[in-house]
Amino acid sequence: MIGFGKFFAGGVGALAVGVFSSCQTQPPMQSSLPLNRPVTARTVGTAYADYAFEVADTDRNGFVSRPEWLAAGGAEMTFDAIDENRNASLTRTEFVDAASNEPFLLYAKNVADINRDSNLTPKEMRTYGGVQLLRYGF
Ligand SMILES: [Ca+2]
Ligand SMILES: [Ca+2]
Repeated sequence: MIGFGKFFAGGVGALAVGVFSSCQTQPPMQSSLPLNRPVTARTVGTAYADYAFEVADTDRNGFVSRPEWLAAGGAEMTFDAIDENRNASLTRTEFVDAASNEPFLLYAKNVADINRDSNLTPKEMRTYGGVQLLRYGF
């Protein structure tokens, strides 16, 4: 298992609220999402990447291998979905990319946005909901 105490390191950065919502024209995503503010679209990728690395990158080499991912409770299917370049290793960029699609955004909001403020922080990832996100099939 993973030491949950160290999860608190490094979460503060993502508190910088996404100013992403300032898209000039109405993006199609806005109308299809039941969100009051689309700031989560900006914060979810980073939060997910931070969380995933804290949980899974146990040898701290900056990559999440398949054994590391599975040991952290991640699903095999999710690993394959995140590993965009199919090199059996997950990078921070791949995590951010994977967490930037609409289904993930919605799912993350529903299971991990505990205080319902539409901001998803790494701290909120460090919950039962966060664990579910490791298993989420994209
Ligand atoms: Ca690693
Ligand atoms: Ca990869």
